Amino acid sequence: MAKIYQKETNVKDYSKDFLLQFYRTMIKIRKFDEGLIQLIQDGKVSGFYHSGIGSEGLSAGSITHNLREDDYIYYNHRGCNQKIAKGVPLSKLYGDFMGTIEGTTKGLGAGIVHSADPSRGVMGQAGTIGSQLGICVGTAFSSKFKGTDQVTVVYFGDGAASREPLHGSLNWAGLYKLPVIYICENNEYAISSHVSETHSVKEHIADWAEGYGIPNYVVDGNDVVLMHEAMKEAVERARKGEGPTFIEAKTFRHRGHFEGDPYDYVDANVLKEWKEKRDPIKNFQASLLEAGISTEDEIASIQEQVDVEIEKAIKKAEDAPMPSPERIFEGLFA
Ligand SMILES: Cc1ncc(C[n+]2csc(CCOP(=O)(O)OP(=O)(O)O)c2C)c(N)n1
Repeated sequence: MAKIYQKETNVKDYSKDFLLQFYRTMIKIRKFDEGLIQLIQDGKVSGFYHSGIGSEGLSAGSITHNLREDDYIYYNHRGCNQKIAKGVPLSKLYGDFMGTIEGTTKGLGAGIVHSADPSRGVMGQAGTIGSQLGICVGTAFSSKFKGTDQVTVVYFGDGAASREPLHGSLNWAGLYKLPVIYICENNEYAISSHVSETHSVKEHIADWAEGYGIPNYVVDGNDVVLMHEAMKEAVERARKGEGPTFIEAKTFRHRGHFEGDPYDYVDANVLKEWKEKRDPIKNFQASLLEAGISTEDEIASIQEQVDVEIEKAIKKAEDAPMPSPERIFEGLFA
């Protein structure tokens, strides 16, 4: 049975700068998301958007301070959070949604699952959920083969975990002791299906990793410091050649599956509890203030700086032109 990752953490054990980097990343993620929702509501962005609001701690905790630029990540369809934490410029992400040449694909593919930024180790995604679980063993295998200490991190939801690619991936990674870290973002729902209706597990999704001989934990993904600690151990193991780790990070989405989903299948009290008592940003901010690490003014100033950054990023993406028609076959190999 998977272990619940427990460790006494105290914000006073870290430097102020270290902690504020978590805070800034989480604020950036949330404000990016809010900015995008506004663009959707203003009719400037079309197509599906799956908001990551509520799960910022999981991405900041796993990536900030743990991953290097040359480490690989495979994000999921709620994964702007992960791309931002990995350092993809906000204007490029907005550009991908607006379809302008400012985007990572330079206007050739828009939206959440079609951006990639290999120069920052962001290897992309695919339209079918869970398909990144197959691809990730490729980059992990290449690091092992070349003898580098790069790690590959793959993010996927509880719904994606119920698909078969997970098992093929765990088998291969376990067998070859590949430097992959599996992060199952368990927000309890796959569209409107609750995890209890779709998974044949003893208790936790992470229990499956046990059968493949892969160390595994269940962690509170909304506790950014705890997530950081769990991930730190996994990254150290992977860099030393000790193989994969499976982390099931518990979280909850504040919004529906996609923008426009009425989100009426979740008990209103449960949602209220996650928003009010288990919000990763609210709780971290409270602990910074309570421990005297930061002041209200400092917090407000970070938020204002990020607001300016978001405004500039949207303008840059919006001002860029659409791609020219002759580029339509660029990058098409089939
Ligand atoms: C193979 C496949 N089946 C169905 C879909 C449609 N689909 C997109 S997201 C999603 C739910 C995914 O749930 P989960 O993995 O838990 O992630 P969450 O949306 O909760 O973050 C589904 C069924 C798809 N993209 N690919």
